[in-house]
Amino acid sequence: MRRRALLAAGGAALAAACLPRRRPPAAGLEADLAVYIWSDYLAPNTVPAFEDEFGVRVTVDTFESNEEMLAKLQSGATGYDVVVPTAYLLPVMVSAGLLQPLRRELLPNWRHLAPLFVPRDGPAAGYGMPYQWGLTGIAWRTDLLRDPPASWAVFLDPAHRRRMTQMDDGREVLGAMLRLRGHSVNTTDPALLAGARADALAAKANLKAYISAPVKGSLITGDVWLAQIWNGDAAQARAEEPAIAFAVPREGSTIWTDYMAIPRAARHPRAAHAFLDFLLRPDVGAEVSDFTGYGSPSEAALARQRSPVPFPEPAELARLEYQADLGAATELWDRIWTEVKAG
Ligand code: N2P
Repeated sequence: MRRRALLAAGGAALAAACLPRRRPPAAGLEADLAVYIWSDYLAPNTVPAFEDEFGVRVTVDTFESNEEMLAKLQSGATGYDVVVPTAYLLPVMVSAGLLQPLRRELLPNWRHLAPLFVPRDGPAAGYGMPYQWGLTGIAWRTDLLRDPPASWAVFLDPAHRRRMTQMDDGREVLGAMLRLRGHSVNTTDPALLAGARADALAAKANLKAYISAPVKGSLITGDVWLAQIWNGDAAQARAEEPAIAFAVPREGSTIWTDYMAIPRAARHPRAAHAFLDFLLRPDVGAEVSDFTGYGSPSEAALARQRSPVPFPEPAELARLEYQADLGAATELWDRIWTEVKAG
């Protein structure tokens, strides 16, 4: 990508003279690869290193929520070779015919994965490569707030009005409000969801915005004092501003794993497999997780990390929930989230 920007700026002749020539794609691989991934979810060196070694030109588009990614694929976007759904969405995408099975013979580095993260049965088995796992909680500025936010109820307190944000993500916002009242983030009970809707609307009056990972910049400048956010993005922000802390509220929260998958319509499936296998290399996986601040599902990568994220202890795990596919209740959740955003 860096090279293409130079090309545009400097003119093709100059670039051809000064820059190393891109090698032809490695045997059997297509020359291009289009990756559709969460923002800040690869290390800065990951794509350039893959491009150099494999002779494949990579474009990276980013999304901020599963729903944004799914809507794009469902609206017929066929240009992507790699996408990164969270576990709960994987079976939905498989049933909708949006993904192709992974060819394990093209993924020799799969062996480094911890068995805990590999779906063994169910519709998703064989379609997703575990990539990163994480937690949802609250990041805050320890220098601007006197008390650490111990509960999701902080969003209902007008004390920090307009200095707080929640994620632009219905599963996470309604999920937090459900946990606050002691309910599951996967409930399909309309009465409990009506309660979460009311709480979310009450919290909305105190929020500056619904914004997910990109809130990092506002936490760093201090425009936002407190944000619902994932642990890795909070760690990235903390790397820039050490006064930022992160914790899971006492009522508990979500734990999730994101998977790399290959769309059925992918035009560059061999390059996609090569990219996935590259990410499974222990040194590459370690570099990715050291940058993202998220947990690696690879035992070998974890062992090589400078700052590994340990998997939660059983006591911590007891108050964390994996998001599940909501089935027929997805429509109700979507409707409530649309109403909250419009409200
Ligand atoms: C990365 C966001 C993490 C993905 N910026 C949450 N599933």
